[in-house]
Amino acid sequence: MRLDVVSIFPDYLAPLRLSLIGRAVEDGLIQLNVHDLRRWTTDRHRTVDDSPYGGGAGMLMRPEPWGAALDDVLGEADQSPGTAGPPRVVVPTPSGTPFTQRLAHELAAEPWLVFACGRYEGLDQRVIDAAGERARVTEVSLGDYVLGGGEVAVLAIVEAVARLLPGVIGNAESLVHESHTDGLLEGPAYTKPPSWRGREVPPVLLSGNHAQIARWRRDQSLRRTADRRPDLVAALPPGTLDGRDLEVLAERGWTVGDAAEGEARLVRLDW
Ligand code: 6GU
Repeated sequence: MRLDVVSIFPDYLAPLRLSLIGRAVEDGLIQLNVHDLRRWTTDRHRTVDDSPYGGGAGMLMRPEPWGAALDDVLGEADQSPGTAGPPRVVVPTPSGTPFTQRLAHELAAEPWLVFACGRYEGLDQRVIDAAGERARVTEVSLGDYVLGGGEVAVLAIVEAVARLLPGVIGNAESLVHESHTDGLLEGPAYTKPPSWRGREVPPVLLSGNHAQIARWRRDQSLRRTADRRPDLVAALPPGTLDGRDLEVLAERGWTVGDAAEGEARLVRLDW
């Protein structure tokens, strides 16, 4: 996979050379290019921002450097083997579509991603509209809070995507049961020693009974999801739940609602 990141703080992306992703870059699984947006400024002060038309607080990023940067980066299509077509362009912004594990999988299937990191109040909309005529552009948000710029979001998105690429994680099995792969949070986990400061590892995990362990983990997963993320429970298709699942969710006040209108779904009883 080829990754290009355009930012006015290229050093912010240095962590992509460390750890898991750093290894993948060294091994050639990921071709990483970090670009300084100011390379595409033409004035003496290397200006990238300006005040918004219509007034209001804050500064926006002017379109000219971005236009030139994206012309150059998208123009490299033919020179990159395996990336003949236009890349998928990702623009991190708090007003974007939520970044989820599903989107991480979708991005991991792309041969080439280009990240455009805004600072200040973001990019002039025309940059995004113009890029959308030459490439698939997705504005992505990490969550309902505001960061100072897209760089931290790119670190998070690239880490989530890169670990899904074949060969990046040693044990692909570890991707199967982690949080968000099946719409549930992962429950608690334990390692040695079996007793630590008077706290014991739940005995079922030491039992060697794999069916019982799997059931216990699923129970924990359901309870934790019900306690922390009722939105995820409400989104579970009831048809994917067995009798024991429904019993555990019932402990937390959830039941399968009246299917009179459309699909059956889980609802929480008021208490
Ligand atoms: Cl992707 N970017 C910025 N600047 N702020 C955010 C965000 C992204 N996601 C949440 N807040």
